Amino acid sequence: MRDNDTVLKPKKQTELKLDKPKLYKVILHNDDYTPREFVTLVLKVVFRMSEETGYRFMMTAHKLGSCVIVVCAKDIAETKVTEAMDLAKSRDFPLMFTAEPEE
Ligand code: TYC
Repeated sequence: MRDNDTVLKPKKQTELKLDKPKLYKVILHNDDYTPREFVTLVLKVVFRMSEETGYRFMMTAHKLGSCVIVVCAKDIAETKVTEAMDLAKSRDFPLMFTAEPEE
């Protein structure tokens, strides 16, 4: 190569940085009034859990005060919370689910 030859460097590829969509936790909260059977039923119907799994999650919230049910995209988390709370309201139970961003 001679001194005055032009050296062509490959163009750097532009990096496309997309923020990872935030994940949301759906949390089940304990209360003193909603029957255990109803909480288990909601977990089965809305979160597609088996009787055994629903019972375990219900008992975890019952003993510890709250329990993470699922971690998922924001819109899915919010839809699940609405479905579960609508079921509880239709039976006048104070059962509470919330969705919050995962750290
Ligand atoms: N603590 C309720 C009772 O003893 C049952 C219950 C469990 C309610 C979990 C809410 O998230 C809950 N009847």
